Amino acid sequence: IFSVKANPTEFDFKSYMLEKISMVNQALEAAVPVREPIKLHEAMRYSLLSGGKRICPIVCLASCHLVGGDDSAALPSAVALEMIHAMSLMHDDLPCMDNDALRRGRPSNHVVFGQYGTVLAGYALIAAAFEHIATATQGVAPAAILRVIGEIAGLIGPEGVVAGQVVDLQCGGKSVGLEELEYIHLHKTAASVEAAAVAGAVLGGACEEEIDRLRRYSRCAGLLFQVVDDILDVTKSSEELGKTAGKDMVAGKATYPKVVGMEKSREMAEELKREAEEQLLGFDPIKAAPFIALLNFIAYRDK
Ligand code: GRG
Repeated sequence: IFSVKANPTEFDFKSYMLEKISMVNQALEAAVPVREPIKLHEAMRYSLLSGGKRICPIVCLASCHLVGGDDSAALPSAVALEMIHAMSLMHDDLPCMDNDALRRGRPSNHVVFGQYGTVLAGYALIAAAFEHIATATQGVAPAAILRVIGEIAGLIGPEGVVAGQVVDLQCGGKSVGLEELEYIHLHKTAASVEAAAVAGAVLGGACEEEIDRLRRYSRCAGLLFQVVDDILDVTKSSEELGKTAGKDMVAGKATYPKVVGMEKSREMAEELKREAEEQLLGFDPIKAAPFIALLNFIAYRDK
């Protein structure tokens, strides 16, 4: 959505992502093996192992590395964050919420396993996520593990992702202002990225200032993701004029272009990217490269 496309960096983001995605996928596979009750574990694995960009796990691993920690310290939390992400998508697709029959190009979880199967597999994934952090994290002080559990629970719970989802559903179809829209996305989307960045930083032994910087970076990156998503929804729909309009346009969902217009939405995206980049000043630029590349990936993606 920005006019200048390339960022002159030597960093090979694609190889970096593929390497980390493979590491996370292997750990996810091992963390949720098929066991009794078989249908429950199959439902958990169906959504957990069905692709996805793995953005939260990668932010968690990169944050840990940025402040001097090893991947091994952050991997169990990275896995846990993806379990939580998977359950939130599974529940979001349910008929009582967004009512989506497709996810990542496949039938949604409830279409395959039924509604109670999805609800229970979602609960199982949240519990498994926290169990995994508590039992699989090694080489990290217990106080840091406790802080990570508290931070993640706080950011996904009634003042985090769940709050964002509730307000989003309450606003469904109504016209909302910029403040409400920002509340929804800061909670529903950015809070998970924030949890990932903070968890990784804490596990890597960061100081409070480093944690704060990564917190601010991830909030901006999460909002940027959403602003770009909304802009792409408009550009895709106009490209597809004559075909079917984008789902969100049909559903009358509040988006940045609808609330502030296209021009201002682009300005906001640029400002969020700039603010996120600013938080990285002072860190080792080589270790910070994945964070810059991630912003470019979010800003310049076309879907
Ligand atoms: C978290 C306890 C708890 C409950 C869940 C249903 C619900 C409450 C929240 C919905 C949250 C939701 C659907 C947020 C949207 C987040 C988002 C931007 C999803 C798309 O993420 P991508 O593009 O997806 O990273 P992939 O497929 O790449 O993993």
